[in-house]
Amino acid sequence: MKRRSFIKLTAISSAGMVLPIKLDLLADDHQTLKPLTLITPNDQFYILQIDKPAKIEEKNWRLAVTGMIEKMVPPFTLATIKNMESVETMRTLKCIGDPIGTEQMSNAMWKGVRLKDLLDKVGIKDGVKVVVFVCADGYHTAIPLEDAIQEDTILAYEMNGVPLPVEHGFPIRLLNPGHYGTKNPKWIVNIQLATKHESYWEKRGWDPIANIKLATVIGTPAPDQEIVAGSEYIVSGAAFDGGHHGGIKLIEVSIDYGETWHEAEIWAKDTPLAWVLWKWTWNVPKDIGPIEIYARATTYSGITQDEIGITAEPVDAIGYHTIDAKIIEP
Ligand SMILES: Nc1nc2c(c(=O)[nH]1)N[C@H]1C(S)=C(S)[C@@H](COP(=O)(O)O)O[C@H]1N2
Ligand SMILES: [Mo]
Repeated sequence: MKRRSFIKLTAISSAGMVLPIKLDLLADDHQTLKPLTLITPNDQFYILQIDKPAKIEEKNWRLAVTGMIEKMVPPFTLATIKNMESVETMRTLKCIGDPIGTEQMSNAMWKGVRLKDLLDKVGIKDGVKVVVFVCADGYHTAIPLEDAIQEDTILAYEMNGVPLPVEHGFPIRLLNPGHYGTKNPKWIVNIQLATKHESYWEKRGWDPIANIKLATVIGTPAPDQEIVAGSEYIVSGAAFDGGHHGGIKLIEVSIDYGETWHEAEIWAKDTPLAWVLWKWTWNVPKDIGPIEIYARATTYSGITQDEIGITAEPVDAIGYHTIDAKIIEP
Protein backbone atom coordinates (compact mmCIF):
# COMPACT_ATOMS: atom_id res chain seq x y z
CA MET A 1 0.00 0.00 0.00
CA LYS A 2 2.82 2.34 0.87
CA ARG A 3 4.35 1.83 -2.51
CA ARG A 4 1.13 2.68 -4.24
CA SER A 5 0.93 6.08 -2.57
CA PHE A 6 4.54 6.72 -3.52
CA ILE A 7 3.68 6.24 -7.17
CA LYS A 8 0.73 8.60 -6.97
CA LEU A 9 2.76 11.27 -5.18
CA THR A 10 5.48 11.15 -7.78
CA ALA A 11 2.97 11.85 -10.49
CA ILE A 12 1.41 14.71 -8.60
CA SER A 13 4.62 16.39 -7.56
CA SER A 14 6.13 16.29 -11.00
CA ALA A 15 3.04 17.35 -12.89
CA GLY A 16 1.67 19.81 -10.38
CA MET A 17 4.39 21.27 -8.22
CA VAL A 18 7.57 21.19 -10.21
CA LEU A 19 6.24 21.97 -13.65
CA PRO A 20 4.69 25.43 -13.55
CA ILE A 21 2.80 24.81 -16.75
CA LYS A 22 -0.62 25.75 -17.90
CA LEU A 23 -3.12 23.01 -18.37
CA ASP A 24 -5.05 25.32 -20.63
CA LEU A 25 -7.58 23.02 -22.17
CA LEU A 26 -7.50 20.33 -19.54
CA ALA A 27 -10.96 21.05 -18.22
CA ASP A 28 -12.40 18.89 -15.45
CA ASP A 29 -13.78 16.33 -17.84
CA HIS A 30 -10.26 15.61 -19.08
CA GLN A 31 -8.90 14.81 -15.65
CA THR A 32 -9.18 11.07 -16.06
CA LEU A 33 -9.03 8.92 -19.12
CA LYS A 34 -12.20 7.59 -20.62
CA PRO A 35 -12.48 4.62 -22.93
CA LEU A 36 -9.82 5.51 -25.45
CA THR A 37 -9.73 5.50 -29.22
CA LEU A 38 -6.55 4.57 -31.05
CA ILE A 39 -6.38 8.05 -32.56
CA THR A 40 -7.09 10.93 -30.21
CA PRO A 41 -9.25 13.56 -31.96
CA ASN A 42 -7.40 16.88 -32.20
CA ASP A 43 -9.82 18.65 -29.85
CA GLN A 44 -9.16 16.03 -27.17
CA PHE A 45 -5.39 15.82 -27.57
CA TYR A 46 -3.65 17.03 -24.39
CA ILE A 47 -1.99 20.45 -24.56
CA LEU A 48 1.04 21.62 -22.63
CA GLN A 49 3.28 24.63 -22.96
CA ILE A 50 5.20 27.17 -20.90
CA ASP A 51 2.91 30.05 -21.88
CA LYS A 52 0.22 30.89 -24.42
CA PRO A 53 0.37 29.17 -27.80
CA ALA A 54 2.33 31.22 -30.35
CA LYS A 55 0.02 32.53 -33.06
CA ILE A 56 1.92 32.38 -36.33
CA GLU A 57 0.68 33.36 -39.78
CA GLU A 58 2.01 31.22 -42.58
CA LYS A 59 2.93 34.23 -44.73
CA ASN A 60 5.09 35.71 -41.96
CA TRP A 61 6.75 32.45 -40.96
CA ARG A 62 10.20 31.29 -42.08
CA LEU A 63 12.33 28.47 -40.72
CA ALA A 64 15.98 29.48 -40.57
CA VAL A 65 18.64 26.78 -40.20
CA THR A 66 21.78 28.35 -38.77
CA GLY A 67 24.92 27.65 -36.75
CA MET A 68 27.46 25.03 -37.90
CA ILE A 69 26.06 24.62 -41.41
CA GLU A 70 28.03 24.03 -44.61
CA LYS A 71 26.14 26.30 -46.97
CA MET A 72 23.88 29.33 -46.67
CA VAL A 73 20.34 28.54 -47.77
CA PRO A 74 17.45 31.03 -47.68
CA PRO A 75 15.07 30.37 -44.76
CA PHE A 76 12.46 27.74 -45.60
CA THR A 77 8.84 28.67 -46.23
CA LEU A 78 6.07 26.25 -45.36
CA ALA A 79 5.43 25.75 -49.08
CA THR A 80 9.06 24.68 -49.66
CA ILE A 81 8.84 22.19 -46.82
CA LYS A 82 5.53 20.80 -48.10
CA ASN A 83 7.18 20.28 -51.50
CA MET A 84 9.76 17.94 -49.98
CA GLU A 85 9.15 14.19 -49.75
CA SER A 86 6.59 13.67 -47.02
CA VAL A 87 6.08 10.88 -44.50
CA GLU A 88 2.99 9.91 -42.54
CA THR A 89 3.33 8.28 -39.17
CA MET A 90 1.36 7.48 -36.04
CA ARG A 91 2.94 8.83 -32.86
CA THR A 92 2.00 9.01 -29.22
CA LEU A 93 3.08 12.09 -27.30
CA LYS A 94 3.52 11.94 -23.56
CA CYS A 95 4.51 14.57 -20.99
CA ILE A 96 7.50 13.97 -18.71
CA GLY A 97 5.48 15.52 -15.88
CA ASP A 98 2.86 12.75 -16.12
CA PRO A 99 5.00 9.60 -16.20
CA ILE A 100 2.06 7.23 -15.91
CA GLY A 101 0.16 9.13 -18.56
CA THR A 102 -3.24 9.46 -16.94
CA GLU A 103 -3.89 12.88 -18.44
CA GLN A 104 -1.02 13.90 -20.64
CA MET A 105 -0.69 11.19 -23.22
CA SER A 106 -2.42 11.21 -26.63
CA ASN A 107 -1.96 9.67 -30.04
CA ALA A 108 -2.31 11.06 -33.58
CA MET A 109 -1.46 10.52 -37.24
CA TRP A 110 1.06 13.10 -38.38
CA LYS A 111 2.43 14.19 -41.72
CA GLY A 112 5.68 15.99 -42.29
CA VAL A 113 9.23 15.71 -43.57
CA ARG A 114 12.27 13.96 -42.21
CA LEU A 115 14.43 16.38 -40.26
CA LYS A 116 17.50 14.79 -41.85
CA ASP A 117 16.25 15.73 -45.34
CA LEU A 118 16.12 19.36 -44.28
CA LEU A 119 19.54 19.19 -42.61
CA ASP A 120 20.96 17.65 -45.80
CA LYS A 121 20.02 20.83 -47.64
CA VAL A 122 22.27 22.97 -45.41
CA GLY A 123 24.97 20.38 -44.70
CA ILE A 124 26.19 19.46 -41.23
CA LYS A 125 29.69 20.66 -40.30
CA ASP A 126 32.09 18.32 -38.54
CA GLY A 127 31.88 18.66 -34.79
CA VAL A 128 28.13 19.26 -34.54
CA LYS A 129 26.82 17.50 -31.43
CA VAL A 130 23.30 18.84 -30.97
CA VAL A 131 20.43 20.25 -32.99
CA VAL A 132 18.73 23.13 -31.20
CA PHE A 133 15.12 24.17 -31.76
CA VAL A 134 14.15 27.75 -31.00
CA CYS A 135 10.41 28.34 -30.76
CA ALA A 136 8.21 31.39 -31.20
CA ASP A 137 6.90 31.21 -27.61
CA GLY A 138 10.38 31.47 -26.04
CA TYR A 139 10.78 27.71 -25.57
CA HIS A 140 13.99 26.06 -26.74
CA THR A 141 15.34 22.55 -26.58
CA ALA A 142 18.10 20.46 -28.14
CA ILE A 143 18.47 16.84 -29.20
CA PRO A 144 21.65 14.88 -29.99
CA LEU A 145 22.68 14.94 -33.68
CA GLU A 146 22.40 11.13 -33.90
CA ASP A 147 18.74 11.36 -32.88
CA ALA A 148 18.12 14.25 -35.28
CA ILE A 149 19.33 12.34 -38.35
CA GLN A 150 17.28 9.20 -37.65
CA GLU A 151 14.65 8.25 -40.23
CA ASP A 152 11.86 8.56 -37.66
CA THR A 153 12.62 12.12 -36.57
CA ILE A 154 9.99 14.24 -38.29
CA LEU A 155 9.11 17.90 -38.70
CA ALA A 156 5.32 17.63 -38.75
CA TYR A 157 2.94 20.07 -40.42
CA GLU A 158 -0.26 18.01 -40.32
CA MET A 159 -2.07 16.30 -37.46
CA ASN A 160 -4.91 13.86 -38.13
CA GLY A 161 -5.34 15.15 -41.67
CA VAL A 162 -5.45 18.89 -41.00
CA PRO A 163 -2.73 21.56 -40.72
CA LEU A 164 -1.22 21.52 -37.23
CA PRO A 165 -3.69 23.25 -34.92
CA VAL A 166 -2.31 26.42 -33.28
CA GLU A 167 -2.12 24.71 -29.85
CA HIS A 168 -0.07 21.85 -31.27
CA GLY A 169 2.57 23.98 -32.94
CA PHE A 170 1.42 25.54 -36.23
CA PRO A 171 3.09 25.60 -38.66
CA ILE A 172 5.83 23.10 -37.68
CA ARG A 173 6.69 20.93 -34.69
CA LEU A 174 9.22 18.19 -34.05
CA LEU A 175 8.27 14.54 -33.50
CA ASN A 176 11.20 12.96 -31.75
CA PRO A 177 10.58 9.23 -31.31
CA GLY A 178 10.96 7.70 -27.86
CA HIS A 179 11.24 11.03 -26.07
CA TYR A 180 8.85 12.85 -23.77
CA GLY A 181 7.02 15.98 -24.91
CA THR A 182 9.82 18.28 -23.78
CA LYS A 183 11.82 17.05 -26.79
CA ASN A 184 8.93 17.59 -29.25
CA PRO A 185 9.05 21.39 -29.66
CA LYS A 186 6.18 23.33 -31.26
CA TRP A 187 6.16 26.63 -33.24
CA ILE A 188 9.76 26.14 -34.40
CA VAL A 189 11.27 29.23 -36.04
CA ASN A 190 14.98 28.47 -35.96
CA ILE A 191 17.05 25.28 -36.01
CA GLN A 192 20.67 25.65 -34.93
CA LEU A 193 23.51 23.18 -35.33
CA ALA A 194 25.77 23.49 -32.32
CA THR A 195 28.17 21.72 -29.98
CA LYS A 196 26.04 22.08 -26.85
CA HIS A 197 22.88 23.66 -25.52
CA GLU A 198 21.09 23.90 -22.20
CA SER A 199 17.38 23.57 -22.84
CA TYR A 200 14.49 25.39 -21.19
CA TRP A 201 13.46 22.52 -18.88
CA GLU A 202 17.01 21.29 -18.27
CA LYS A 203 17.84 24.66 -16.73
CA ARG A 204 14.96 23.94 -14.35
CA GLY A 205 16.23 20.50 -13.39
CA TRP A 206 14.44 18.22 -15.84
CA ASP A 207 16.04 15.22 -17.50
CA PRO A 208 18.00 16.35 -20.58
CA ILE A 209 17.62 12.93 -22.24
CA ALA A 210 13.90 12.49 -21.55
CA ASN A 211 13.52 8.91 -22.75
CA ILE A 212 9.94 7.69 -22.43
CA LYS A 213 9.61 4.92 -19.85
CA LEU A 214 7.42 1.87 -20.21
CA ALA A 215 4.03 2.53 -18.60
CA THR A 216 0.48 1.19 -18.50
CA VAL A 217 -2.45 3.45 -17.78
CA ILE A 218 -5.95 2.48 -16.68
CA GLY A 219 -8.64 4.57 -18.39
CA THR A 220 -11.71 2.80 -17.03
CA PRO A 221 -12.71 2.68 -14.26
CA ALA A 222 -11.98 6.24 -13.18
CA PRO A 223 -10.81 6.75 -9.60
CA ASP A 224 -13.63 6.22 -7.08
CA GLN A 225 -15.95 4.91 -9.76
CA GLU A 226 -18.86 2.79 -8.55
CA ILE A 227 -19.11 -0.60 -10.22
CA VAL A 228 -22.19 -2.78 -9.82
CA ALA A 229 -21.70 -6.10 -8.00
CA GLY A 230 -22.30 -9.14 -10.18
CA SER A 231 -22.06 -7.17 -13.43
CA GLU A 232 -19.61 -7.45 -16.31
CA TYR A 233 -17.32 -4.46 -16.33
CA ILE A 234 -14.72 -3.56 -18.96
CA VAL A 235 -11.44 -2.44 -17.46
CA SER A 236 -9.49 -0.66 -20.20
CA GLY A 237 -6.56 1.57 -20.92
CA ALA A 238 -3.38 2.14 -22.89
CA ALA A 239 0.26 1.06 -22.68
CA PHE A 240 3.35 2.53 -24.28
CA ASP A 241 7.07 1.77 -24.24
CA GLY A 242 8.17 4.66 -26.44
CA GLY A 243 9.47 2.08 -28.90
CA HIS A 244 12.37 1.27 -26.58
CA HIS A 245 11.56 -2.31 -25.63
CA GLY A 246 10.27 -3.73 -28.90
CA GLY A 247 6.66 -2.83 -28.26
CA ILE A 248 3.96 -4.11 -25.90
CA LYS A 249 3.43 -7.86 -25.94
CA LEU A 250 1.12 -8.44 -23.01
CA ILE A 251 -1.10 -6.46 -20.64
CA GLU A 252 -2.37 -7.92 -17.39
CA VAL A 253 -4.84 -6.72 -14.81
CA SER A 254 -5.00 -7.62 -11.13
CA ILE A 255 -7.82 -7.00 -8.69
CA ASP A 256 -6.17 -8.74 -5.73
CA TYR A 257 -3.17 -6.46 -5.12
CA GLY A 258 -1.00 -8.26 -7.63
CA GLU A 259 -1.55 -11.81 -6.33
CA THR A 260 -3.07 -13.03 -9.58
CA TRP A 261 -3.06 -11.47 -13.03
CA HIS A 262 -5.54 -11.69 -15.89
CA GLU A 263 -4.50 -11.26 -19.49
CA ALA A 264 -6.16 -8.32 -21.20
CA GLU A 265 -6.90 -8.17 -24.91
CA ILE A 266 -4.80 -5.73 -26.91
CA TRP A 267 -7.55 -4.53 -29.25
CA ALA A 268 -5.83 -1.69 -31.07
CA LYS A 269 -2.20 -1.24 -32.07
CA ASP A 270 -0.11 0.21 -34.84
CA THR A 271 3.59 1.04 -34.62
CA PRO A 272 5.75 0.64 -31.48
CA LEU A 273 5.98 4.45 -31.62
CA ALA A 274 2.30 4.61 -30.68
CA TRP A 275 0.38 3.31 -27.67
CA VAL A 276 -1.59 0.08 -27.67
CA LEU A 277 -5.11 -0.04 -26.27
CA TRP A 278 -6.25 -2.91 -24.10
CA LYS A 279 -9.39 -4.16 -22.35
CA TRP A 280 -10.34 -6.88 -19.93
CA THR A 281 -13.86 -8.04 -19.10
CA TRP A 282 -14.22 -8.38 -15.38
CA ASN A 283 -16.94 -10.51 -13.84
CA VAL A 284 -17.44 -8.26 -10.86
CA PRO A 285 -17.83 -10.25 -7.63
CA LYS A 286 -20.95 -10.10 -5.47
CA ASP A 287 -19.07 -8.67 -2.47
CA ILE A 288 -19.62 -4.98 -1.86
CA GLY A 289 -16.71 -2.76 -0.89
CA PRO A 290 -13.59 -0.92 -2.01
CA ILE A 291 -11.46 -2.48 -4.71
CA GLU A 292 -8.08 -1.72 -6.16
CA ILE A 293 -7.19 -2.38 -9.78
CA TYR A 294 -3.65 -2.75 -11.06
CA ALA A 295 -2.39 -3.01 -14.64
CA ARG A 296 1.05 -3.92 -15.96
CA ALA A 297 2.71 -4.48 -19.33
CA THR A 298 5.29 -6.93 -20.64
CA THR A 299 7.34 -5.93 -23.69
CA TYR A 300 8.65 -8.04 -26.56
CA SER A 301 12.13 -7.56 -25.11
CA GLY A 302 10.87 -9.41 -22.02
CA ILE A 303 10.54 -6.65 -19.43
CA THR A 304 7.54 -6.72 -17.09
CA GLN A 305 6.61 -3.66 -15.04
CA ASP A 306 6.74 -4.24 -11.30
CA GLU A 307 5.16 -2.40 -8.41
CA ILE A 308 7.67 0.41 -8.05
CA GLY A 309 9.19 0.50 -11.51
CA ILE A 310 12.42 -0.97 -12.82
CA THR A 311 15.66 0.10 -14.34
CA ALA A 312 16.04 -1.74 -17.63
CA GLU A 313 18.13 -1.35 -20.73
CA PRO A 314 17.95 0.81 -22.73
CA VAL A 315 15.35 2.78 -20.75
CA ASP A 316 13.29 2.25 -17.64
CA ALA A 317 9.79 1.19 -16.70
CA ILE A 318 7.62 2.89 -14.12
CA GLY A 319 5.46 1.09 -11.54
CA TYR A 320 1.86 -0.03 -11.96
CA HIS A 321 -0.95 2.41 -12.37
CA THR A 322 -3.54 1.59 -9.72
CA ILE A 323 -7.14 2.71 -9.41
CA ASP A 324 -9.28 2.70 -6.28
CA ALA A 325 -12.90 1.98 -7.11
CA LYS A 326 -15.97 0.67 -5.30
CA ILE A 327 -18.21 -2.31 -5.79
CA ILE A 328 -21.77 -1.27 -4.98
CA GLU A 329 -25.15 -3.04 -4.61
CA PRO A 330 -26.97 -3.65 -7.85
N1 LIG B 1 7.36 25.70 -28.25
C1 LIG B 1 7.04 24.84 -27.29
N2 LIG B 1 7.02 23.51 -27.57
C2 LIG B 1 6.68 22.64 -26.61
C3 LIG B 1 6.39 23.05 -25.30
C4 LIG B 1 6.42 24.44 -25.03
O1 LIG B 1 6.18 24.90 -23.90
N3 LIG B 1 6.74 25.30 -26.05
N4 LIG B 1 6.08 22.11 -24.34
C5 LIG B 1 6.51 20.72 -24.58
C6 LIG B 1 5.88 19.78 -23.68
S1 LIG B 1 6.41 19.80 -22.07
C7 LIG B 1 4.97 18.85 -24.11
S2 LIG B 1 4.41 17.62 -23.08
C8 LIG B 1 4.48 18.86 -25.50
C9 LIG B 1 2.98 18.79 -25.57
O2 LIG B 1 2.56 18.82 -26.91
P1 LIG B 1 1.04 19.05 -27.22
O3 LIG B 1 0.61 20.31 -26.51
O4 LIG B 1 0.91 19.14 -28.70
O5 LIG B 1 0.32 17.86 -26.65
O6 LIG B 1 4.89 20.02 -26.19
C10 LIG B 1 6.27 20.30 -26.02
N5 LIG B 1 6.65 21.31 -26.94
MO1 LIG C 1 5.60 17.98 -21.14
